[in-house]
Amino acid sequence: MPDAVLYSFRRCPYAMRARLALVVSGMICELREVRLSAKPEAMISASAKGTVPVLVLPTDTVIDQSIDIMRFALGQRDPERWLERDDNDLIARNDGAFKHHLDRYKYPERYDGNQQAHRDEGLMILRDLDDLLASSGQLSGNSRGLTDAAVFPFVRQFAAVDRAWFDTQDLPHLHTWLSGHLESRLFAAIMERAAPWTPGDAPVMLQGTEPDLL
Ligand SMILES: N[C@@H](CCC(=O)N[C@@H](CS)C(=O)NCC(=O)O)C(=O)O
Repeated sequence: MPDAVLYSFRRCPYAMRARLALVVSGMICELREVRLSAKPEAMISASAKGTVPVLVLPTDTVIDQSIDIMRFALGQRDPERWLERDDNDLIARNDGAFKHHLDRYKYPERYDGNQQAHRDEGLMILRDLDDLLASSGQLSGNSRGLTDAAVFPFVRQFAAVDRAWFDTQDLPHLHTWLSGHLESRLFAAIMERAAPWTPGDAPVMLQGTEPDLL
């Protein structure tokens, strides 16, 4: 019996941060990959708001906010002491202003179309992160922590909109930080592909529960 079931979508940055914390915590999780266009009934009956990630515990307790999943998982076991590096203000700015500009930079056709203004606003936030990273290498200290895992999946998305442009930006510490996370074994583990889940499928486990993974 797994410690929990996680409804997830591979490319969703909120689901990525949840998977990162779950794998680091060593929780044994059944991974149910979701198609956002065809969400499973079991997920909707656990959490009617219909966003991923959703974590369901054997007691039927449901945690359906990515940050809460991270804090819960690390509250069970926190071998890298990520909870000591949890900066609520940085995460709130990421999930608020940065996500706002990221969406409008990435999908100008869905919003006001002023793509460059949103790219510039996002870049200002990245400059601030770059300054923070200059002194310590990670966002809340010298080693990776909850803040880094909560934020880098969104910076990854921003970088991918126009990689050539992003690579020419003067953000030396941020570039090093982002590549370090993207090249980590932990990230490779949480980005393993899984077919969309349907009821009755044999359980697929979230990778990374092998002791030598990290
Ligand atoms: N506040 C939520 C946001 C999660 C979220 O918005 N996830 C997106 C995917 S990245 C989603 O499920 N959207 C629903 C949809 O596209 O139908 C959290 O932190 O978990």
